[in-house]
Amino acid sequence: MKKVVLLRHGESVWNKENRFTGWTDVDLSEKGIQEAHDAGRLLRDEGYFFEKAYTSYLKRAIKTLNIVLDEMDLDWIPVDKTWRLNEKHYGVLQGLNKAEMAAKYGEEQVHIWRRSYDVPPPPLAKDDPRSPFMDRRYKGVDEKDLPLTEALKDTVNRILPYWNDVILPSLREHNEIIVAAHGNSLRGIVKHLKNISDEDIPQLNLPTGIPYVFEFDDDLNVVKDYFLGDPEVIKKLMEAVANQGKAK
Ligand code: DG2
Repeated sequence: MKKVVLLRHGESVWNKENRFTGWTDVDLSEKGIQEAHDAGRLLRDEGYFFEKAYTSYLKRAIKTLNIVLDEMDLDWIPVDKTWRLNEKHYGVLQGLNKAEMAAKYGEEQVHIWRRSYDVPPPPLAKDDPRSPFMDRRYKGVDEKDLPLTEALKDTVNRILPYWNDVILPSLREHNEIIVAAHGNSLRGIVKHLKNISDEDIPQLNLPTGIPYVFEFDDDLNVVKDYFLGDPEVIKKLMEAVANQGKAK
């Protein structure tokens, strides 16, 4: 049985402040560091043994992965980083408070920006200091691929080539893989793996620091998926993520 574990990073400082983050490279909060340790210990205690790891170019995912691997005594395994696993780009919303935006523009508008499959938030200007065009870490990325905003659909379109050409084929070589990434980049992968419709995907909310396991057969078809942890606790955490877009 082959397994891919999807892990949203632990709480970031902007998750804590309820700010749209996207491609902003913010750090983990104290609670987020704790969540990463807890996830690592849980995976270790459940007997996971990752042979390969993938993460984004953003430190909240990278640091979560490092903490998890350290808890598992797997610091040594190969890790590939890619901009393609970055969070959905949140355009001009990056840095703004989700509840304040809901009070200003209405909860429905914020829900569209957060969860609609094909409506992106307004874009950043190319020369905005927050734009990926101004960030040297993306120097190697073809300019036509760099986003100034994204709907989930755009995020899925840039992740899928990497999923299909790199991550999935590596499952032929390795039995267990971990992918540490973000709420929306992982929602995109889950949508693909479970064939979730564009209409149903808005209902999926992924909590921070909770391992989400996908089991594959030898032909690399998904046979089963489940979260690790107490289902009641996980349900509450998912509701809390959904509620981040409500006006206070
Ligand atoms: C959050 C997701 O991304 O926010 O960009 O604000 O997973 O990197 O913390 P993450 C962001 P929502 O789409 O849930 O509002």
